[in-house]
Amino acid sequence: MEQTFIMIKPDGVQRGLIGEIICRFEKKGFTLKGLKLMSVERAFAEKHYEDLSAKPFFGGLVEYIISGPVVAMVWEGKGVVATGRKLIGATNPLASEPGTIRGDFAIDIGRNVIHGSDSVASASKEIALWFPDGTVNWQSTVHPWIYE
Ligand code: DAT
Ligand code: MG
Repeated sequence: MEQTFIMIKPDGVQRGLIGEIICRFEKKGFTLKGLKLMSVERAFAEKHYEDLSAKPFFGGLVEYIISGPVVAMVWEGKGVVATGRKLIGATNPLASEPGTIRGDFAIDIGRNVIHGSDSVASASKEIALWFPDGTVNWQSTVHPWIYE
């Protein structure tokens, strides 16, 4: 089954949005396979965002990610990468639809509350980076009520 990496950024943690965000992924029917609250070092944040290292906002982005604890998660389900991105909303919160996490809870692009993998390939890279010891192998008993 497909998995994605989701991270609640420091602003989401500080603003008390952890429960709300987890709730949206849970209610959709996705399954939580990994979860940890952690602070990351600069080098780790740079590694996570290495594809953006040439961008002018890279320095500020890294400062933001290391500015406080984040919640790292692995969510599993059919189409979870693309649908997770839909739940999250557009990168710029002012362009995100209401009903999405960024659309409902954020304004500035540099304080957009949450990260989600953009492809199955980057999800597996990010899960390996953030969960080097693996995730939890379990299946929800409601699985047959969500999938036919
Ligand atoms: P996303 O997080 O939607 O996958 P991304 O991978 O292109 O977006 O960029 C990673 C983060 O970098 C994004 O969540 C916010 C920040 N960012 C992206 N584009 C930016 C820009 N033009 N100015 C400032 N920050 C930006
Ligand atoms: Mg991205």
